[in-house]
Order: sequence, then C-alpha cells, then structure tokens
Amino acid sequence: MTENTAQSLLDSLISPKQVMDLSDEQLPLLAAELRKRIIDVVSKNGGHLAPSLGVVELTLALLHTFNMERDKIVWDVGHQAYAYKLLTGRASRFHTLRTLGGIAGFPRRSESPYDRFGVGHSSTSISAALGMAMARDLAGGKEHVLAVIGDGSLTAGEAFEGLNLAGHMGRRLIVVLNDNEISISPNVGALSLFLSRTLSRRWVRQMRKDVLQLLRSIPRIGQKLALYAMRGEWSFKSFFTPGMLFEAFRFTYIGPVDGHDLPALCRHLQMAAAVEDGPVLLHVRTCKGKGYAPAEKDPTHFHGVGHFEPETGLLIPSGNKTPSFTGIFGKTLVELAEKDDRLLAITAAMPEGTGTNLFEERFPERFVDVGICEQHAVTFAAGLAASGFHPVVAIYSTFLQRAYDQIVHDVCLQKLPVTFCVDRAGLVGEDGATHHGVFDIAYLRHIPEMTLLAPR
Ligand SMILES: Cc1ncc(C[n+]2csc(CCOP(=O)(O)OP(=O)(O)O)c2C)c(N)n1
Repeated sequence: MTENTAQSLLDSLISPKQVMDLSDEQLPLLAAELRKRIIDVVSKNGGHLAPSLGVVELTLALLHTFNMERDKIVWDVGHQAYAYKLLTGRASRFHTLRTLGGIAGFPRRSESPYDRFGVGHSSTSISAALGMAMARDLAGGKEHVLAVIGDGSLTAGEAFEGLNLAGHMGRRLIVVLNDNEISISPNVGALSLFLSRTLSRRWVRQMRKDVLQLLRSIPRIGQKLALYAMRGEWSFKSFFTPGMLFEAFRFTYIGPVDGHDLPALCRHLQMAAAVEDGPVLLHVRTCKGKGYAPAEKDPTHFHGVGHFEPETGLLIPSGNKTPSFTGIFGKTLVELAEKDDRLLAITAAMPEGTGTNLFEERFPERFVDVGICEQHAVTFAAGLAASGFHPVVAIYSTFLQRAYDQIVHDVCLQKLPVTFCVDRAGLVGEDGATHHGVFDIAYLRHIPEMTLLAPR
C-alpha cells in the first residue's frame, strides 16, 4: 500500500456534506481510495472485508445524494459500513478499527452522530427506519430515512415484519436492497431465486425510451408526465422482476440497478427520493468483495477475515495450533451421525462458522441451512423432533438470543429432544458488544427441561 495519505482526497474530507459537492470525476477516485484504505486496515486488524468492498459505490452515491446532517441511514448488520465510517469523520482513526477503544466494527450510536442506529445482529434496519420515519412525521420533519439491507438479511422474519408494516403505514421510507446473491455462504431459500429474476427484454427498454422522449417533449407538463409514466413503468416492470413481491407489500419498486455504476446509482437514488407518497424499495445489484480479486473470488472466506497479505490475499496464520471448538464440534457431529441416521444438523446461515459445513458435505440430505432465521430454525427443529428425528441446532450464543421464546414454547414446554450447540460463547473480542456470548447461561439455565452442559 503506497498511497500518499497526506495528499489523499479521503483525508481532505472533514464532513460527509463535502461528498455532496464532489464531481463525477472525483467520485471514482474517492472509491479507489476507500477500497485501498479498507483493504490496508482490515489486512492488519481483521474484519468484514468483502461486504464493505461491495458497497463502496453505493455508500458514495448515498452520501452524494442525501444530506447526512439531516437524512438518516440505518445499516443492516452494519458489517458493510466501513466506507460510511471513513466518510463520516472517522478516517483519521480508522486504523484503530476493531481494537479496544478504537473504531467499532459496527455502527454504534455512542461513536458518531452519523451512526443513527446501533447494529450487529441482522434484519433490524427496516423496523428501526420505519420507527424513525414515523417519529419524523409526528415531529413534522422532512428528512429522508433509509434502510440498507442485504439479500441475506432480508430472509429473516423481522425484515418481512418491517416491510409489512411499512406498506400498511404508507410513510415515506427508502429501503435499499443490496443484492449480491450471497449471505456469508450462498444465500438460501425461495426468495433468493425470486430476486435473481431479471428483465432483459430489449423491447421493454426501447419502449421506455420512446415513450419518455415523447412525454418530455410536451411543453410545461412533460417532466411531470414522464415521472408518472416512469412509475407506471416501474409497476409494469415489477411483473417481470423481483419487484412484484415488493409491490405486493405496497412499496414502489425501482431497479434493479448496477451497484458499481455511480451515475446510475445517483440517478436511481434521486428517483427514490422523489417518491413522496409511501415507501420505496430500490434494488441494487452488487458484487461482494468488488475491486479486490481474492475477495471477489472467495467472498465467503473474505466475509470476515483475519490478518492477510494485502498484495496477495494470503492469510497470515495466527500460530495457534490448538484445535478450535468449532472444528472439534463439526468433526464429532459427523461421527455421531455415522451411527445415528435420525441425527440432523441445522444452521442459520453459518455453515462455516459453526462447523456444520463438514456435516453438509457428508450428509447433504440431513443438513438444512434455514437462512438468517434463528427463530424459525428452532421451531423447525421442534417439528422434526416431534416426528421422531434428533435435530442438532448450531447457532452462535449471541444469535440464539433471538429464539428465546421458541426454545421455551416450542421445544422445552413440549419436552422435545433438540440439541443446541452454542458456538462463540463468552467474550468474542473484536466484534464487540453486539456479538459477545455472555448471556447464554443466564437465558437458558432457568428454562424447565433444559439441560445445560459446558464442554471443556
Ligand atoms: C441475527 C444474526 N444472525 C447471524 C448473523 C451473522 N451474519 C452477519 S452478516 C451475515 C450475512 C448477511 O448477508 P447479507 O445481508 O446478504 O449481507 P452481505 O454480507 O452479503 O453484504 C450473517 C449471517 C447476524 N449478524 N445476525
């Protein structure tokens, strides 16, 4: 990394408002600087590389279009917010990313006024942004409120609960769907197939061009007519694209748009901002790990990564040869399943993280990745257990918090034999407070019928 940081455009920016004034020529230069800085710091400190690289242009387009002193962005999970942190007054301290007392790995309200909502667990952004939109309307405010959510995070129930209420309330809200077709591992479920539907028909594109040209040529009212026509077109297009789903939730659907084409992104964000009557969903297609070949090639590995050589992407081994809990668990589960064909493994979007990927390789028909759906994972397991199977549900301690009621109501109260294997118990270090597994003993031990064991 030979970037001359003293001269860089990035370091010359004091306020995110300055991004609004950057020229079309400056924005791509800043994108390149952001990528360099993110790769440089993450290679030393570890962190969420591929998600952050994938939204560099999207972040720039958001800050170019919206006024961060007034408008509010809620990032979902927040693991993709490194460029946002760099552009909102934290560039000079970014080298402290994920260190004690340094810049947090996720947006945090106590860290910056631009971090409008604290995150770390997925699928909360639409609900939180909708709350902010209602608060704005009650206070007579005018600001835009945006939620930026990934296609993986959209698979969770809470995201759909947010969409459902947003469509019902009809408040002004912009949901930006960052669709890179991958969660940590490839995204799962019917939704991911639906999202990949594309509209590439030439005749629709040609028709659009002709009609808009004609309407715009009408004196005085031409522009307004063109906007109406575009909305009609968006609705029409939605039958051929994933938009149909969101239109059913009473969102105006715009997209899909190439998430690395800055002018197109800015144009589409302006269109979304111009919709005044109800929620909008802007569908943005991005490439996870964009701009860094090793991460583009293996986005799962570079989703969250330890130290690596920035030039090559090669991992720098930690030197710790002790087998991990995850590794031993994954191997043992396979051994147990060799002897018991009723044993099933369930993960909520974390096959690698929980070690159940070994099980998936050996027994694909007895393995289920349910997506980022911890609550569903537990009740789904309860259904299997009620039918004579023995499910093993492998979820990190912090994410299992979500499924407390399902553990009490669906598993323990019915005395169903479900085994929970709780990874990342205890303090997790760099990921910080949202990810510490410090509550599991407290939230599991008092539940009748639950037997709690701590391996050592
Ligand atoms: C409730 C919860 N479960 C699991 C995770 C772990 N996790 C972090 S990011 C992520 C994948 C998110 O995928 P997507 O929303 O598509 O974003 P991308 O990383 O692809 O940009 C997962 C499973 C989490 N943060 N929260």
